[in-house]
Amino acid sequence: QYGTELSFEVEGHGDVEAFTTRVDTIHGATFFALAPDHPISEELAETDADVRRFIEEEADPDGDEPNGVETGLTAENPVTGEAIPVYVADFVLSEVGTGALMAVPAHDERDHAFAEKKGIEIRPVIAPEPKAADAEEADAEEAEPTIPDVEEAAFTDDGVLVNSGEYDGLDSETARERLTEDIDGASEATQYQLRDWGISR
Ligand code: WMP
Repeated sequence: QYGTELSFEVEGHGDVEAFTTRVDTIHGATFFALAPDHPISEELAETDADVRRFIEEEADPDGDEPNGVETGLTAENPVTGEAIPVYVADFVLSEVGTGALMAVPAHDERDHAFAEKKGIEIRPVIAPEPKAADAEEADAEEAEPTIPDVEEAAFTDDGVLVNSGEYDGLDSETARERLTEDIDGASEATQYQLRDWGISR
């Protein structure tokens, strides 16, 4: 299935590639996560006892709930410029994509569960398409999209972008095409062609 490969600059570690099938949600990426056996995770474990303990004792990819540890590092969101926290987390699998992901708790269930547990911001950036009926009721212009309540559960459908700056109002599919073109170095990819570790120094 087609997705987008893009990179986030992780302080002290250069550009780190991530794979996403929902680049339309990038304005809601509030953390970045590395697989426990990602080279950066292993490098951090050499000097950070918390990371080492998590990798050696707690990480459980088969567990029913996601676990992780803060690295104290930040990654720069290439679209918003925000510095978002980097975690080592056991729901990030090293055999998928690049072993690193941009996490969007408002729109991905695993990210949502992790964010709830760690108190990370859950920021909605996709709203359901306003139904035609709403548009008729409202006067001629498009009905305003209703931002979904994502506190309890992620909203995972495609929709229309909100809280997304210049991309507001675009539908998810158009936004994915537009963002893949606009983000420097981003490219279309499938999740199986990115086996390498995606760290470009
Ligand atoms: C995904 C597809 C359609 C509708 C909703 C979704 C959400 O689960 C979703 C997924 C992602 C919303 C927002 C995002 C931001 O990036 B995601 O795209 O998380 C990445 C991702 C891929 C592809 O998921 P899919 O095969 O279910 O479409 O999964 C996440 N990912 C990337 N590398 C990963 C990884 N998950 C685990 N380990 C990795 N190494």
